[in-house]
Formats: sequence, structure tokens, C-alpha cells
Amino acid sequence: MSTYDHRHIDQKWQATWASRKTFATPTDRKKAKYYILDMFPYPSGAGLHVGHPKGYTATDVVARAKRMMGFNVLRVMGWDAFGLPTERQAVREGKHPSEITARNVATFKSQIQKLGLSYDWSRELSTSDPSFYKWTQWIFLKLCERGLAYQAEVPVNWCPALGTVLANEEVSDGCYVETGDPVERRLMKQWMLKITAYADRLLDGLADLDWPESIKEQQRHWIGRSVGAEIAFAVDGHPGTSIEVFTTRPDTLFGCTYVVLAPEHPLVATLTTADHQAAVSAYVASVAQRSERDRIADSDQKTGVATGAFARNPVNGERIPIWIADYVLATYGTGAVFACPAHDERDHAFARAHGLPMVEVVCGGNIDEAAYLGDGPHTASQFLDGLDTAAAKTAIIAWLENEKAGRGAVSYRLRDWLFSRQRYWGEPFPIIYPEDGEPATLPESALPVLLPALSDYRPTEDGQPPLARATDWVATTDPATGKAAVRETNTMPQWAGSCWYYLRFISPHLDSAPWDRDEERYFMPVDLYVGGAEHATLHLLYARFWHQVLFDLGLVSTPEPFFRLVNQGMVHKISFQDARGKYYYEDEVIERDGAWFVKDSGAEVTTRLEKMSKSKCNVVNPDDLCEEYGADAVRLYELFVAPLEDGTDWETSGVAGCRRFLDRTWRLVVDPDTDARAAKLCDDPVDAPELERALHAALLRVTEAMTSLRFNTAIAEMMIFVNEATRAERVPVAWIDAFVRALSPFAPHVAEELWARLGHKDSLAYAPWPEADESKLATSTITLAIQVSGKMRGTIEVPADISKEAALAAARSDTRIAGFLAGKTIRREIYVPGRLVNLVAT
Ligand code: ANZ
Repeated sequence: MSTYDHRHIDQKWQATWASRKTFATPTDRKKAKYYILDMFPYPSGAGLHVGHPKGYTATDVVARAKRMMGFNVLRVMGWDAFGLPTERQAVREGKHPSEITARNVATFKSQIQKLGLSYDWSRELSTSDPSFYKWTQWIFLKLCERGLAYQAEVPVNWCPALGTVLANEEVSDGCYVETGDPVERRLMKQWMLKITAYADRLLDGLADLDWPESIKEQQRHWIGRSVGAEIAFAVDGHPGTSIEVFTTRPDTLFGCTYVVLAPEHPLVATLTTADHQAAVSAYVASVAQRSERDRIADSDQKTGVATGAFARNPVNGERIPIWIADYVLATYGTGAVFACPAHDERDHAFARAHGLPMVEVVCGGNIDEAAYLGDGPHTASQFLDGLDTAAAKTAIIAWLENEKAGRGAVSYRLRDWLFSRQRYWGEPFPIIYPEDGEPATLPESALPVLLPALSDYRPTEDGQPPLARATDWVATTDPATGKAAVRETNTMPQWAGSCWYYLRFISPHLDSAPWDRDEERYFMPVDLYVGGAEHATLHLLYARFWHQVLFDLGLVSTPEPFFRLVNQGMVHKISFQDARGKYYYEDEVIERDGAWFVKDSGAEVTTRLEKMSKSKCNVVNPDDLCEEYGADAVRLYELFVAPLEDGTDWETSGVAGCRRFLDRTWRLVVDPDTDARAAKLCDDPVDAPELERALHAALLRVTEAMTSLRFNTAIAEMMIFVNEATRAERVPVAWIDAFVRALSPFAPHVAEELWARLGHKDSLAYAPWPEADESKLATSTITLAIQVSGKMRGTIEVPADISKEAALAAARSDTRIAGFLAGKTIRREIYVPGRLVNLVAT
């Protein structure tokens, strides 16, 4: 079986595209644009595995097809280069993070380039480059101008053993995930961004986006809009002091039997009576060990203590105890709740555990067994009696507002965004502290504030950011007054650069502005954004937030950045793990009688399909596959193995299968013996309706796939065509010409080579897209069943559009059927169109 030389062809076309600048973004602005974007990667030390290019290949196929369809395609790649893992890798290797970043970027880039992805590399960018982060700092200044950045003392995860603040993701069960050292909550002054001011906009904006419903739902959940009321409970013996609670069930106010404060609530210290002081202090201290995440996750949490103080229910004046419990979070709502054990599960469990009373105010359940959460007529509630929940809510809110004891209120789960890190490898803030110690923004002319080179960039022991060590850098002058000032030493979090990088791609080399306004109007919004579902909330929410602010400032022309979003499914691969948890590479194990064993030790291993990762020894490297099978086979397999949005179970043997398809395609055009044009290709028309149908079916599916992104079925249809063409004796060159163009987005190297061999001088990157002729798709013949007096006697092939008369005539004249009719007279003829003919004869 002859094959093509992929090493030569891949290299030849990649070099040709690069030298001819084939994928440079077109500069005329008359044609329609198509901005297609991959979530740019974090260049980690591990390099790419075959999971990453699944999305990049999908976008590449669409980008290439759109170019052929006449769009001005913007297709770009860059690096999300700041961040903690690089800093850690740098510490491990004793090198500077910038050096590590450069090395990792070079690896990623060469891996990506081997796949022949059609990026406009002249627009490559990196978030850690000063020419990029200058504008990240500039946007921060805009946020300050809008009053959306502020400083606040907020609880952070402080790890005393490490002497540093940790990110939420690094803390689990109150400990640092890597070392198990305990982590405590500590108040530190941090920069915050007021994303909560955009909560409603972030919710409303989802309506117009072509995003997966599941992602929209995750964003809605993250924002967590709750409609209810805030109610003030006066505190006994503390005139003028009241506890504000937030509730979504103000209708149950008559069923309130106690009030609960978060242990961190500022009133705890004031209200606690002397005899309860010791218990309260001990409880508050124990809660300080637990992270908020653990507190939310712990659903049977019933711990808490009484403060000894009492409050008054505003609606009936009842005296009720005030407790503290850690299921109430200081940072949600008002940090205080009224408890209604009859109609809330947590309150029910808590009341049971602590012997607190229950009062039923909504009929319909049995509160001795469980809290009743459903609807029903209200009872024991004076003016609410008989009303259902909705009506009772309206009535009680009106009453509270009238009595000035409360008001309708909305609460969000979304918190303001903690925007500073005590780390080195991030964007410095464009902020200084003049003598008065109050933060001041630097003018645009002072940008970029360069990250100083620092040899010791590790976290410090007292929680000071590492940049505090750069004393020459920290000491500066206030450009407004010329007086001494010090610089902000926190850095921005990793999310900052990815909040706006898609805008910088529009004018990556512009010095005078972050992007050109006309170009922005032309290219935005991103038409198709493809990436992993792990970015469903944070990245996509933060980027939408910045974009909406920029829109309000009149700096961008679209209210939302990403019109259509698609998540590529995860790539899984079989892993082998022994009883002690050690993972083995595939070539270290062997199969016997359906079980797997370590070759060396004979120990049995269990197999599982798992997310590809270095630590699980199940990573497949795309470079090796490109080397062995060629980039086109890898690209095809990435998309053929499963629908884009589904998970993939990676089987390298499937790449070989895709390669065989490409080889068959090759032989349609090139004679394996002579390397000349295949003899079956003919210039004159051929009457081969089945083959022609297969061609147009493939063209149609491939064209549809550019919108539906159902690449796997499109590839299957192309395979059918190639099989038919392989069997055919003669194939019109015009058909192959069209087929090669349709194949080219998927397998561009082979396609370019075949295109050249078909006699074309120019790259097919801008050849016209081959449109399907749907009139060729009608199945040209059908099979009719023939019965004689109701018994199946055979079948005949007839044209699909055959008339009744012609079908009956064809049935009668069929030689086999004629045998069954011999000596009989046809009494009746029945024709079921497209299905059967029944000749009733006696
Ligand atoms: C009284 C009540 C009665 C409640 C009832 C529920 C049922 P979502 O939907 O999450 O907004 N809550 C309010 N603030 C809280 C805090 N800081 N920590 C923990 N829980 C808090 O839920 C709002 C409900 O969660 C509020 O309504 C409050 O309990 C509780 F039959 O108030 B409810």
C-alpha cells in the first residue's frame, strides 16, 4: 500500500504558508469579517498533550473554510503567561520566571506549529510582555475612574507555616493542598473590583448570547440573584441597635423562633452576655480554622452557641434568642438570618439539635418530621392567614416598608472580585502611596509600570508581597507633586490579562492605544470562542465584566465580547494504577486474560479512563503522533473520534485509521507506481450518479459542519465518498477538485499538495468553497418489493421518481415475477409508492 511522505509534505507546506504569509489577516474592510478565537493557553512546563489541540483543530477547520467562503478571518494565538505555576516552576529550577515563560512558550509554539494551524503569527502576544500589560494597567486606571476599584480589609487564606496567602483553589479542609499545613482566615488590605455593580447586567446579557445553556446556567448560579427582603430586629437592652437580616422568605416571619448571626458578625462582641462570653469566644476561635468553602459544603452543619442576648420580632414583638452559627456566612446577604425551623431545612435541623421551638406558618406538611418547603395557605400569621407564599410575600413587604422595619431587597451570591495577590509574577498596579498613605493612581504617561527584575521573588514570611524587596523600585516620586511616594507592591491576579486579550489581538502593535477603534468596530464581537468548560464561570464572567465596563466607557462597540461559545469535551485516556496508587505508562504493563499487570513486578493494575495528565502517566504527545502519522491524520482523528463537545476516549490506533483514509485519498489523485496523475481521473463527464451523490452529500455535510460544528459526521461522509471513488473506474477531475477543497480545512497539508498536483498554482487557502448541489442528492434509484397475491416474490430497482404505471409495468415484466404469473390472470394491481407492488392473480 503506497502512502504519501508526510514529513516532507507537512514541512513543505508549513514553510510555504509562513514565507507567503498565507494567513496574515486581510487588510481590506469591505468583506464580512469572522473573528474566531481559542482560549489562549497557559504555557505550563508540561507542554501540550493531545487534549489541547482538539479545540484548536476545530477552530482551524472553521477558520480555513470561512476564508474560502470569502470572509476576512481573524485567527490568532497568544499566551496567558503570568501566574503562579510558572513562579513555582521557576523556584524549583532556580531560574527566573521570565526565562521559564520564554522556554515554555517556545515549546508550546513549536508544538502548535507542527499541527499546521492557520494562525496569523504576526499578532502573537503574551500577557507578561510590557507592551501588553501596559494596557492591562491602563484598563485598571479606567476601572478606578469609574469607581469600580477599591481597597478593603478582607479575609484571606493565610498559611502561617508557609508565611503566605493562598488562593482558594489551594486550600481544602482548612489546609494547604500541597503540604497539609493549616490555613487560617486573616484580614488583609486588598484591592477589590466591584463586579457586583454589574451583577444584573451580567445576568441580562446572557439572553442574547449563543452559548451552551449549561454554561449560562452556571453563570446564573454563580451570580446567584435572590429576591427577598431585609428586616430589622431590635435588640433587647441595646436601644438603637438592630440586627438586619436578609431573607428570601419574608412570608414566614411569624414562624421565626430565633435569630442567627455569623460568628464574624460585628455585633457578636457587643451583644454577648457575660455568662455566654467564654462559650462564644471558644466557638468563634474554632470557626476561624474553617474556610468558607468548607462551611458551605458541610450540609449537616448544626454547630452553634447562644449569645445570651435577645431580639424582638418586628411583626409581633416576640422576644427571641440570638445565636451564632457557622452555617451563616458573614459575606452573604447581611451576615445574619432569622430562623424559621418549620420551613427551612437547616433551621429545622439546628432547632432539633438545640431544642429550639418551631412554629408552623404554612399549611401542607408535617413539621414534626421535616421542614415543609412547599406552598400552602399561611396560618398563625395574622394578616397573612390564608394567603399563598407569593401573596404573603407581597403583603409582608408592604407591611415592613410601611412600618419602616424592612424593605424588599435583592441579594447576590456573587462577591466583589479580590484583585490583588502577594506574588511576583503578575502585573504591577499603576498605584503609588504619597506621604498621606492614601493610594493614588499614576497618569497614563507613567505606563507601563515595569515589573522590576528581582532575584528573590519568593513569597515573604510576613505576608509582604515579594515586590517589597525591590526597594529601589518601591521608592518613587509622585508625578503630581514631585514628592516622595512608595509603589503598590501587590500584583494583579492571573485573570487580569485574559479579561481583555481578545481586544489586543485586533491591534497588537499599536503604541498609542490598546486597540484601534475602527478596527474594533470591524472585528468585534468574537464570532466563535472555543475552549474548556473549566472556564465556565471565572474567566468568562470576569472578561464579560471588563467588557461591559469598557462598553459603558464608550471604548468598545459591542455590549458583549463573545457571541458564540463552544466548549470542547475533555480528552480521556486509559490509565494503569497499582494497589498502592502508583501509575504506570502503557508500555510498562501487559494484558493477560483480560487483566493488566506490571511487566517488571507482575503486580496487578486497575485500568480506568481518566483525564490526560502527566501525573497519571497517560499523556499522549501530539509531536510524536505528527512525526509518525503526519499532522493531517492527527487533526482528522481529533475531530473524527467524537463530537466536539463530547468527551473523547483517546485511542492512538484511530490516528492510523485516519491516516489510511488520507492515503486512499492520495491514491485517487496520484498513481503510486509512477507518482504521476492517477489514470482514473478523467477530464470529461462521467455518468456515475451514486458517486456524484456521495460527493455532494460530503460537500453538504462539511459545509453544514462549519456552523453546526459536527465534524465527526462530516468526516464520515467524506470517507464514504473516497471509498466509492476508490471503487469507481473513472472519476471526473472536477469532482476530485471539489472534494480536495472540502477536505482541505481538515487535512490542509495533503490537500495543498494534491491541489498543486491537480495543476493549481495558488494555495487553496483562498480557493472558492465547493458548494453542494442539493439536486444531486435525491437518491436516484429505489428498491420496490414485488408480491404476487400477497406473497413476497422478489425486488426490482427502479428510478426514485417512477410513476405508478411504470412501476406496475416494470413489476409485470420482471422475468422472475413473470414465472409466478404464468397461466394466471391479474385481477388487481396495488402500488404503495416507493415501497411495493402487489399483483393479485388467480
Ligand atoms: C428566613 C427563612 C425562612 C429563610 C425560611 C429560608 C426559609 P438564597 O436563596 O441562597 O439567597 N441566609 C441569608 N443570609 C445568609 C447567610 N449569610 N448565611 C447563610 N444563610 C443565609 O437563600 C437565602 C436564605 O438563606 C435566606 O432566607 C436565609 O434564610 C438564608 F422558611 O430567611 B431565609
